[in-house]
Amino acid sequence: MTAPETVRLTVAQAVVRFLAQQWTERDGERRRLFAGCLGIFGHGNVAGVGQALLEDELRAAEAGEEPGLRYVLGRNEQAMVHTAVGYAKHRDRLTTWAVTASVGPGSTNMLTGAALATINRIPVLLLPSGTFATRVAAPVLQELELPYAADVSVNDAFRPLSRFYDQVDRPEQLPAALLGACRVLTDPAETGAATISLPQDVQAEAFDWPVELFAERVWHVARPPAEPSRVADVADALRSAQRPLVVAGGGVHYSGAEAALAAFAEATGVPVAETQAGKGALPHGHPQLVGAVGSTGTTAANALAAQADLVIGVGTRWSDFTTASRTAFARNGVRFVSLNVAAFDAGKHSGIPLVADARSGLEALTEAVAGHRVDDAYADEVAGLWRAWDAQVDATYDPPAEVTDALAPGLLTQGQVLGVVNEHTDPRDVVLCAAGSMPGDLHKLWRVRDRKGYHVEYGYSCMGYEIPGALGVALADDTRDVVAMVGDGGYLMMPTELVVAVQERVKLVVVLVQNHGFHSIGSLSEGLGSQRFGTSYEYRGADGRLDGGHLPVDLAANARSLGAHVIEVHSRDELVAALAQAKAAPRDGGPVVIHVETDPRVHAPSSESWWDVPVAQVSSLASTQGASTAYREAKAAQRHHLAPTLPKETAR
Ligand SMILES: Cc1ncc(C[n+]2csc(CCOP(=O)(O)OP(=O)(O)O)c2C)c(N)n1
Ligand SMILES: [Mg+2]
Repeated sequence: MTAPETVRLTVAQAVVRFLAQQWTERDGERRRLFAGCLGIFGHGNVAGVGQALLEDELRAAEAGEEPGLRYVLGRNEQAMVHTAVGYAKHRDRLTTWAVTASVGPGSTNMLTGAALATINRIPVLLLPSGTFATRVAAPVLQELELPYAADVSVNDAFRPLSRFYDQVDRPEQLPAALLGACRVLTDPAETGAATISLPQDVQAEAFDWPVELFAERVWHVARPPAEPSRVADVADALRSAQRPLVVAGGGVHYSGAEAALAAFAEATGVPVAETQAGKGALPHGHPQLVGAVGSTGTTAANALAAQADLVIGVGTRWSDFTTASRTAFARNGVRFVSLNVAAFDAGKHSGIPLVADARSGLEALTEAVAGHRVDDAYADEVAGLWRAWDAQVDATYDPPAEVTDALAPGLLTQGQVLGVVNEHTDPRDVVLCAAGSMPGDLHKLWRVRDRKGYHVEYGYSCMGYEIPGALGVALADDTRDVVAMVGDGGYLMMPTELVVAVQERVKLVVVLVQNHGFHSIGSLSEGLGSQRFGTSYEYRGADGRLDGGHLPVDLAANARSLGAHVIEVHSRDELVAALAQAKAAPRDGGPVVIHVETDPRVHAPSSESWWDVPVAQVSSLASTQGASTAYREAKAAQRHHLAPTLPKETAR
């Protein structure tokens, strides 16, 4: 008997060596699980993970190879997680990044990114550093020190935000932590943030590792098939439905199920509505596409939703924006089917759960309902509703003179900006957004022409995702341009990663929409009787309120100071010219920022829908009293969707 072969490395060196050997495989195609490691060093990781990345980079340079784990220096830890998410979302969750951060604030800065990844079901590997496992000189710099729980650290805050969490206090614990994290990252039903907390002393500790830990490892990304009996139940339900509607969610994209969805819709004539994450499941112009559904939906999809007798969700979490806070699917006796790889989501709305990969589930369903089609009257109604909505989009992209004449000089409407960007970018370009008034407008109005053409983070709707998320898309794909639509509020939260795009010579097109504050929350506030309080960026006025006029903030100069090429536009024609210039810029030329000012008084067409935001039940303000009454009335339309959906033969 010979002892197993070992190699002596630090914990951090072992982490880097292991991550470089991980691959994913789906449908026979292999990809790296980790494109690299984003990081910001401090005393918690500089001599641990930092030293290991240095060794890896130098070894690769000497050998004339790519590093096992390419290092990219970020500027803000939250933003680095967004970059990893943007990358992984664009790559259909098959490749992501590791993110290393120092002890304390460096690590807790990643918490928002962790929540965003987990909520959106996007894989990212987070490597926060921890304070000393030995605790010999406690408390150390940036240590939490809870008198009642000596083993709790700030990194425990990652637990509820991660789909996998482990802290490696001993080198022996590392293999299980790494394998557990990779299993979760590559499981389509479980994926999200995987977090391994690495105490600063443990990172530098040497250990004799079995060499097999570092063998190439391929993680199969499964396409679990649906149970045939369940498929038959759904086929029965569909055959007996008069007004079926599909709701396509992000799972359609992650599974690469767009063609299977199109085949199902074409064969059956069932109209397809889309969630934020699912938008682009069918391209604009597809005969069964009725666009966005829910609070930010099209009037076409929402009219169909209101009357639907069978709603078939595919890869959706059924968020409140999708269901219009459970008012969208209003028909008495409406039934649901939920095709989802995650049983958790498949069980929602008391529907028939079809637990399966979206592509394989749709293929099975198409086969099971072969020959069945919705009736012609329904198909005609669908087509008419869509034509009416699409004409509204035309009028929003290119508003009539009575709208444009009323604008102050130099200002555009937001609809004009979206229209110009849509019409003057390439079909394969990616539009990206996350928070503010633009995600809703994009959901309704954007005409998607490619399956990867629409990237809106709306699980967490995190202001500041836009620029780092776009950086992730640009790193993931140099065959198309990414256009980040960012409001002035979102920009101010996180312009930092423009500098990383400069450093990496990565082109991002950023359309910075200046409207001097929170147009979205301002409108919401007004609608809820709160009078736009505290939502506009203004001087404190003589009356002590924030109403003293616009601040002398120059975001164009700000972006220029960070190294971006900035173009300021004051008209529709100038915006067209700026986009042409941005499109012509080389893909290794760094960020191009187009600064445009809009008039927030012009709104996108209504979704004729609702979103549940509670209003004060008592108030001395007439505005709030009125809104409170309206809220109570609207809330009465809210459904529970608790009635069990039983297949015919088991129903009693
Ligand atoms: C990090 C974060 N903080 C607060 C919010 C709540 N919020 C949603 S939209 C918004 C305003 C966004 O302003 P801006 O980016 O200028 O877009 P606009 O609403 O003007 O279109 C706020 C504060 C959020 N989504 N994310
Ligand atoms: Mg704004």
